[in-house]
Amino acid sequence: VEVEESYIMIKPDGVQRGLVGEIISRFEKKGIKLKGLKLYQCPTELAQDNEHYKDLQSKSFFPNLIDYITSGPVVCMAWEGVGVVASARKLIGATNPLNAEPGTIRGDLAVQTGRNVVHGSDSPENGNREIALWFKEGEVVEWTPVQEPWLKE
Ligand code: DAT
Ligand code: MG
Repeated sequence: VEVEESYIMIKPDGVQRGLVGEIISRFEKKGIKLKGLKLYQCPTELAQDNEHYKDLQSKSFFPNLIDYITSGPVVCMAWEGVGVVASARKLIGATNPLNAEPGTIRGDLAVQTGRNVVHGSDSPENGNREIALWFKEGEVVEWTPVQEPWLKE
């Protein structure tokens, strides 16, 4: 398994419900590296044309998804680590929070697919693609956490 990047986003319900600290904390404690972080109000046009949900444009729930994602600020994050894409999706849990295991973010903190509090990239390719989409030049920071030797042998 390789070092990968995942785009993780706390959706407007997570921000409005005061879950930002709780959600960031779960990734932080796992030992993966935070490389980008910002609060952002996504404009409707951007969400519609945005490549982010490109594969969902034909779905009946797409207009609702755009309304939801632009209904308030989101927290955009870039995380890096070995196998981070799959491990972040495990921490996040199933798309439908009713199917998400206890201990996962959606399993513990959400009840509906249309209000599932957090996004996580589904492949390393999409991780890179989404980070490039949501972050501008210079917003993603390369750095070395001091704890690294205590996480990797
Ligand atoms: P995930 O967010 O787990 O990667 P996805 O990429 O299939 O799931 O869908 C993106 C988002 O779109 C999902 O978090 C919530 C919304 N969505 C997906 N399927 C839906 C459905 N059947 N009804 C309503 N919203 C849906
Ligand atoms: Mg997805």
